[in-house]
Amino acid sequence: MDFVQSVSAPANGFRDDRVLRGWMAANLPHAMREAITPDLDALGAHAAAAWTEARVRAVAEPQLMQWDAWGERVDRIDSTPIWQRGREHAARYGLVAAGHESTHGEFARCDQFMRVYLHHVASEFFTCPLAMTDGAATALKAAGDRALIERVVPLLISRDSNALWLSGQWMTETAGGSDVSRTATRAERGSDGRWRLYGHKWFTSAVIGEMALALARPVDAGPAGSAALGLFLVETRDGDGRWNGIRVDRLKHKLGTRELPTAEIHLDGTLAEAVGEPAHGVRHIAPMLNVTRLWNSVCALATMRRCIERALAFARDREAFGRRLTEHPLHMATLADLQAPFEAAFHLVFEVAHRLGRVEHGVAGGEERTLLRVLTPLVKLWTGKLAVRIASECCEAFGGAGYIENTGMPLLLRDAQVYPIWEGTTNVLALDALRALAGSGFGPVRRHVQALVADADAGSAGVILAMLDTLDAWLCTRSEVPGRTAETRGFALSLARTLAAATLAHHAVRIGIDGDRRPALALSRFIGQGLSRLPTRPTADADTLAVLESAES
Ligand code: MFK
Repeated sequence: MDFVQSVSAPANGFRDDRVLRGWMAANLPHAMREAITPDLDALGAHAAAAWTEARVRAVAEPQLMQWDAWGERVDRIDSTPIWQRGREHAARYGLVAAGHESTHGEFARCDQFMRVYLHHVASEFFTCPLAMTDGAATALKAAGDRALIERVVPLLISRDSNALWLSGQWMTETAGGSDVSRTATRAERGSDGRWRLYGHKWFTSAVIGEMALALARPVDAGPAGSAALGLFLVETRDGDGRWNGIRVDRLKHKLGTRELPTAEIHLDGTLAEAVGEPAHGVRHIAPMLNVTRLWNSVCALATMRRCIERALAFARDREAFGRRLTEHPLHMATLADLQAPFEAAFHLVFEVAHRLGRVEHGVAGGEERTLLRVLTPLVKLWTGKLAVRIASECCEAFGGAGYIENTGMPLLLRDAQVYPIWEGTTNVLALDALRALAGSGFGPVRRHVQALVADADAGSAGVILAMLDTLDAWLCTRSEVPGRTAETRGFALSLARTLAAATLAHHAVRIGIDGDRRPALALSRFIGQGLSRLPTRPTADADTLAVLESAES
């Protein structure tokens, strides 16, 4: 009989996760840990079982049936089996609700995002509509329309799967993904005083939901651009369950996230309600973007964790050249080089989640709000890129098996590529971080990092603070020195890495007291990889263009 390799199945994702458990021990009140552990344990068990089960069944994708047998346009979307259980899971474990409840006060978002982190991969991206549902609840609360808040928000954060509403976020059009100022969808107000939308939305990931928040341009709104856009709440169905002036043209054929029925739709007289005054739609939708960007970061973390966990399982079980892979130093160094940034990213993401909870529960000061505004795009852009790198490296760590579909590794890699794209690309987010820093200055970031590393080991603190000085200086000279624009992405990645190192350094000290050296070792390794992603030799913008010239230029 030929040799057949076996790879151990994943263990309970909660019990098995040293980083998550270490973070909980260092940061959460004891009573809260006790209260939420049964749910986290159940989610961890489910994640392990779901992974194993998914490896032995055929891949399912949603189907769109546009017409019924008699020629009536129905646009019915049939979800995959996992998606059919998505609402029930979301409601039972409070995947949206936990972030909005007051039980754990400032730690509400931490509670929620630990749940999301454990469940994301098993959910097969049902987390995407949940992210938008959470974002919609957050945006509606921020917009402050009491009637809308009382009618809609309780449905979006319900723990009853029959009552739970899912929301989409309908921004992207053929002319504008990053640049929403090109939104062409029209909003017209009829003689009955009601708004109706007309247009074409190009990426609607939760058309299966009960509602969506959509950007549209009121017809008499004055000049083009984004300031004149309005934000509108659309209920997808009317009282009889028929589409509310919505046609589903097709489902997207995507690189990954294939279980997610991302649709192209036409709006044709879709009844809608204005959220806030029908202008400044970007300002009104911004709280939704910030929340979904944090979901993106948490989901990226979940992918990284599953990739590393699988690569380690394979290393333990696989023998090559007479030894287990775990006994090959180069292989293990390669995996440790992934674990270190993952660990730093984990601490930064949950730091941001905690800050969001503090802001939402009214215990954060003004500087903390400012800091949150800067941290959110940074954590999203860095974790998005990191997830792709880790997924790619972990596929390789399996050798040829990593290229084979039902090991699950290609799926993780394909899906990871959505993180740098979904909710804003790396460059868009780098520019957003710079806009936020232009408003706040570097002071809040500097004071935050200084506080984090105050008790860190001198070597790590020295490197982190030196990097901080470099980034501060970069920011000061940015508008004066040619070529600095091209370095914006490197600046944002460097700042995210510096913040992550400082957060991990703070944790390493606290957990080191109990004798756990592993976070300190991860920190040392992460810093050893270099915090800076700024180019060592700056290039003027004109030279950048010259490099890209074609043969005929
Ligand atoms: C999971 C599976 C997914 C399936 C596949 C999906 C594939 C991808 C599909 C997609 O299309 S994802 C892409 C989604 N698109 C985006 O994420 C938009 C990216 N663009 C941005 O984020 C731009 O920065 C933004 C549209 C927000 C900027 O637009 P503008 O028109 O230049 O607005 P401006 O002037 O910067 O900001 C308008 C207001 O909003 C300002 O406030 P004021 O009116 O009070 O001055 C800003 O301060 C505020 N604002 C903007 N961004 C903010 C914000 N406030 C808080 N936080 C922010 N992040």
